[in-house]
Amino acid sequence: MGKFIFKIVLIGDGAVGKTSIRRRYMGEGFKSDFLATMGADFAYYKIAIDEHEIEWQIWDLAGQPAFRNVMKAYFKGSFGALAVYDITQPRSLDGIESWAQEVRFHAETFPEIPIVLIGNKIDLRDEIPGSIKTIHGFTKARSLNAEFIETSAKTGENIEEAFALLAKRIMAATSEIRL
Ligand SMILES: Nc1nc2c(ncn2[C@@H]2O[C@H](COP(=O)(O)OP(=O)(O)OP(=O)(O)O)[C@@H](O)[C@H]2O)c(=O)[nH]1
Ligand SMILES: [Mg+2]
Repeated sequence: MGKFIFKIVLIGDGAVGKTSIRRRYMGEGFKSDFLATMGADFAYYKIAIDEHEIEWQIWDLAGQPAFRNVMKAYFKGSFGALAVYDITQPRSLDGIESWAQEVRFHAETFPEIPIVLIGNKIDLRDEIPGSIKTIHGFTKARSLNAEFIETSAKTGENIEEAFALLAKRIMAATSEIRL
């Protein structure tokens, strides 16, 4: 049992569902209209995971390319990242690689910060032909040495599980912290 404060970042291309995932996790429901994040939104959320008390400090970053250059300022000091793509937008999975590289380069905490790769919007899989298959997400996650999970911010499926996965990976990595 322990108390932990984890600064994390939500990364990934625009409109993949980062803000929706964060809102759903924090019990704020789901909105179908799209309001792009401008720069970054900060959120603070306390929750029990297993026997631990976790204080999340969540930087919910803008995915739009116009903000890309300022994003690295938010990466510094992060303990982990949720890297999100939209299963209905194959290009958003291609974009993950550079997000992951940048956040790991600028974090300056662990030698390789924990990342959970999230394939979001699985509620749309049956409706949208050409959606990214689960196996492709797994393959990408393996190449990034990341965990992998598929979610829906709309239905809430696997949202808590995604954060719990990240918490576990960060706790497992704390023995490697650079002092
Ligand atoms: N059907 C469905 N729609 C979703 C889901 N998650 C997000 N959306 C919708 O996708 C759009 C974009 O969601 P946001 O959460 O704002 O995306 P974002 O990644 O924060 O975008 P930026 O802030 O621009 O980087 C919104 O219209 C959401 O309602 C999901 O799981 N299922
Ligand atoms: Mg957003």
